[in-house]
Amino acid sequence: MTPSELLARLRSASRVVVFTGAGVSAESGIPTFRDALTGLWSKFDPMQLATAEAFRRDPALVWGWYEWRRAKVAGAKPNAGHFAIAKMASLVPLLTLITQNVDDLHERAGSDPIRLHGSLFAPRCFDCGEGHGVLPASPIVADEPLEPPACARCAGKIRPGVVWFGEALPGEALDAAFDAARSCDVLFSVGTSSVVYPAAEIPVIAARSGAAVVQVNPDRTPLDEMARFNLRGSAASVLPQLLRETWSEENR
Ligand code: BV8
Ligand code: ZN
Repeated sequence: MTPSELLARLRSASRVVVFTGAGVSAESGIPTFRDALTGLWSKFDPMQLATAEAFRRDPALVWGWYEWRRAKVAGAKPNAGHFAIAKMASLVPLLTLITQNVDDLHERAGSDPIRLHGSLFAPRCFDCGEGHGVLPASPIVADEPLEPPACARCAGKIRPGVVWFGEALPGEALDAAFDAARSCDVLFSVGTSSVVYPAAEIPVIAARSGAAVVQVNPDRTPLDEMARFNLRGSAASVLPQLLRETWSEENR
């Protein structure tokens, strides 16, 4: 049941931010970041694989991991949580979606997110930075090492178009995300463990600027203390129910 105070705040909100992490894609069958390591990857710590240093050391292992993840996303569909976020954008005056995810499920549900950590679908050359569009999806990728393709321009190695640990986030995206957090009435933090910085600052900035922070997560996270509302549950069940209770005809 959505708390009545939250219903009132949402109905009167003019600026809403939705900030998502891997948990919003969990019910589409995409392993979250912490458990993105099944099969071959269970031997590795994602913090070790998602780095430029790992790619330099073993490009086939890292490229294989990302191609396995890309194949999983290509075979998945947006879930009711993605669709509820896209729908909410038509129910409030201004909704800004900020995602840490590198899958394309928000876009496929009709949203246009600010992307903080890049995308599995924007590979580029590790050496000269040349973008390489969306490479044809590799054949069904087993979870095993795969040699990265060579850059057409400089013969360097193609890398995933994601932000690795130790790499800077895209400045424009981060500034836009911080601006939205500073000026919103309500911020939803959906499906993130709230431990990766600087992204994890976003809900904190919103709370400090007077917004009501709503956390949607089956588990506790470091954001629990700061969140005004902790909706314990999965994105695909909590968000559609919240929309029904807040904006359905009889509830307007
Ligand atoms: C930078 C792309 C500087 C790649 C990712 C010590 C202290 C503070 C910071 C640091 C530190 N040491 C190092 C740092 C910096 C570091 C960092 O924050 N480390 C942390 C881990 C301590 N940050 C960086 O390195 C960043 N860069 O600082 O650069 C700099 C500046 C200038 C010039 C040069 C350098 C870069 C960070 C970005 C890394 N890239 N992703 C890839 O995807 O492979 S981060 C990756 O983890 C994800 O993208 C995501 O952003 C992040 C966290 O994952 P979550 O999305 O939260 O997913 P997770 O699995 O953790 O949690 C899922 C949640 O969902 C859980 O809470 C679960 O309960 C919930 N859930 C599950 N099911 C559901 C659900 N919720 C709802 N519904 C469900 N059904
Ligand atoms: Zn190149």
